[in-house]
Amino acid sequence: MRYEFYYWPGIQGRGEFIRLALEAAGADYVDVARRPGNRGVPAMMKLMEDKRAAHPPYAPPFLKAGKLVIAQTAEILFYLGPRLNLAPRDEAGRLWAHQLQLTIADLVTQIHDTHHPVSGWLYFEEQRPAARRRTQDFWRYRVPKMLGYFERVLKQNGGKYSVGRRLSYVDLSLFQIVEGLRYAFPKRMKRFEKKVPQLIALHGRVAKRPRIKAYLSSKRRIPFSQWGIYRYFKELDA
Ligand SMILES: N[C@@H](CCC(=O)N[C@@H](CS)C(=O)NCC(=O)O)C(=O)O
Repeated sequence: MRYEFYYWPGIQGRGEFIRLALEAAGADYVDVARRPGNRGVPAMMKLMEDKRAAHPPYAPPFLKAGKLVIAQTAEILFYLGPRLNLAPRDEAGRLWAHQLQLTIADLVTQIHDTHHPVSGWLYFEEQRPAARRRTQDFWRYRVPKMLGYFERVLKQNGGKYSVGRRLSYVDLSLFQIVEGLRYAFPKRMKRFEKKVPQLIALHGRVAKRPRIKAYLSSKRRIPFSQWGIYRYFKELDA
């Protein structure tokens, strides 16, 4: 199966959770909006705006698998997980992985809201005081609670993987959470990391996996920037 993956071409964003799964599994896929030429984004918009589509996606990322079109990051991973050998096969294990992924989705929204707490349409400079307040709250309450939760999940599962006895898409997503927080909040993250040693060790192991290592140093991995979910603002990292 050749998967067609659709996401904004210039950022890692939520699409990166899907790219990491496809890459870790060595799946055959095309990143449609990043194809050479400028036809990728119009092709993506056409699919979203198609009035005859039975199941139109609301927003990227989405995946085309044969005739299926699937949107929502966690839902795409729920579909891909067993097919790419990145999720348990039994129902309880699949639901557990999905539950964790939905919690990661909640965390991702909160990370984004640190720099855009009022509106995604306004510039950061137009919501600076609110961003500072939101970031304080995020690091004081949300990071300890949420990363602490994933630390506990890892520990209870023996430390190596978050779900089952093999790498799963949840581990890949947790890798991306640590990567992104290190980019956006280098100082804060450095101070916090000692509180979540299992999570940091998982990040290190994922980074060393041959396919992930190759992907991270390839052009397919889009660099972090000031446009994605994770953005660096010195004043928020104080
Ligand atoms: N809950 C969805 C959120 C999708 C989403 O917010 N996509 C962003 C890019 S990361 C987008 O293009 N949103 C357009 C919009 O919300 O109008 C998911 O996890 O996939």
